[in-house]
Amino acid sequence: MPGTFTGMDDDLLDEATYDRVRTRDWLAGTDTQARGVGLSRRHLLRLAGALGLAAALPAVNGVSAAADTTGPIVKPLPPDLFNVFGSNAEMRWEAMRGQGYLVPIDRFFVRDHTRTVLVDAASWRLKVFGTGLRGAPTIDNAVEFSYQDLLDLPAESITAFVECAGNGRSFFGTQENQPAPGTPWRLGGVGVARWRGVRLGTVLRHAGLTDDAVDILPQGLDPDFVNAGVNLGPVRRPLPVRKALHDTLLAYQMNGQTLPPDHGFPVRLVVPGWVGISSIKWVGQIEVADTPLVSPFNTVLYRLFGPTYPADGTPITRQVVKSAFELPWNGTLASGQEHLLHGRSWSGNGPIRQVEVSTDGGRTWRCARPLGTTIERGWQRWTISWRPETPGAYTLRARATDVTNGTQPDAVPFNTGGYLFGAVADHPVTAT
Ligand SMILES: Nc1nc2c(c(=O)[nH]1)N[C@H]1C(S)=C(S)[C@@H](COP(=O)(O)O)O[C@H]1N2
Ligand SMILES: [Mo]
Repeated sequence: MPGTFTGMDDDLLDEATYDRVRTRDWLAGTDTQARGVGLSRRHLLRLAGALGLAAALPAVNGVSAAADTTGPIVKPLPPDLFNVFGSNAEMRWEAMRGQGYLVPIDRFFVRDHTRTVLVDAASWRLKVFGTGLRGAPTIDNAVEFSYQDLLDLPAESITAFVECAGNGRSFFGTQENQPAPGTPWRLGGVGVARWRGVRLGTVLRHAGLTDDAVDILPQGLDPDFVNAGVNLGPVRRPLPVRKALHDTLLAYQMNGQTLPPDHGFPVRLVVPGWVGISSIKWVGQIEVADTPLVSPFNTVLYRLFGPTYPADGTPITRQVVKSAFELPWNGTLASGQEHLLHGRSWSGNGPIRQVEVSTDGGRTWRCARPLGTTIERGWQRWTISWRPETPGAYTLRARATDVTNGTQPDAVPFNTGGYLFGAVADHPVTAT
């Protein structure tokens, strides 16, 4: 029975016994417990190899070891669509020129802490457990949902952006002279898609959600994240039950297609308006607790630390207001001609009310013309015409204001993680 934690009577202080027992546990499917005692799948794979067990390795909750033989990201990353930083691929904004409201999958940004994992939907199970449920306090007696179970529940579609909390991070260095470590995104760590799936609330209720439930902790099936030599464990980040019930989706489709591996197949969370790390991919389990939950992904990472923040940091939830031009960085345009510039603005607070554009580095501003409708959890497309009279270097700026009057300042206070750069970004172009 997978629920039992074997080896309690073995002498676990002896390393060889410990390794053997834990490998047996893992092969028996008690990997979660194995993780709990600090053994990563990678470690176990190595161990199993040493013990000559490799041929017998089953997939753990559907994750196949074969994923280890590919690059970190599965889909093609052509240089005209992406800037690649290791396991992260940033969309080039010029790739949105001429596109519709949604970002097609072939150019949607990817942010993997380690790598994309390949999950076999047939053997995968979503395990829901915790003190906030009726009768499933631990993972051993979790309520399990198969892929088909989820497909059979009432489906819903939402259009929403997913944006990395670090989107815009490079501007802390280039505009504020205070570079922050981490992936140096410009503005392409964001994308809007049409997500289809089952409301997380529906799944939680089927699992026996009680009125006492406070927080949930969804966890990915990708490898443990090791940061500065410290193993932070699986990618997981708590979310209040309130947000989970409000508008969070457990998505299995993206833009009408089966969710691709890089974006979380078989299912991912989509937590509208919140920082991208909330939208956990390759979800394998969800803890539901009657007490607040934490993980290093909200206590150490994805938290604001810096001179203007309290010593224990400020947790981050919603994304800030941002704007981007659908133009190449350092691109060229012909002088003496009228150009119709296109761009998009978005905010974690709700719809965008107004977008202003400056083509003279911020001296004068004009209102952009909205294109199409505003979608609550998506972005606002806009256009503005511009005629650069003389050849030379220009700085384009776009500044949006949302329905809460949230807007884009000229600068934002530094934080050590380089998160939530919501100031106006200087977009350099050259008129020839
Ligand atoms: N399991 C898991 N979920 C994850 C991540 C991850 O590395 N592992 N990255 C998060 C981060 S930081 C972001 S910004 C989004 C990116 O989603 P995308 O790759 O589909 O664009 O996924 C989030 N969900
Ligand atoms: Mo992110």
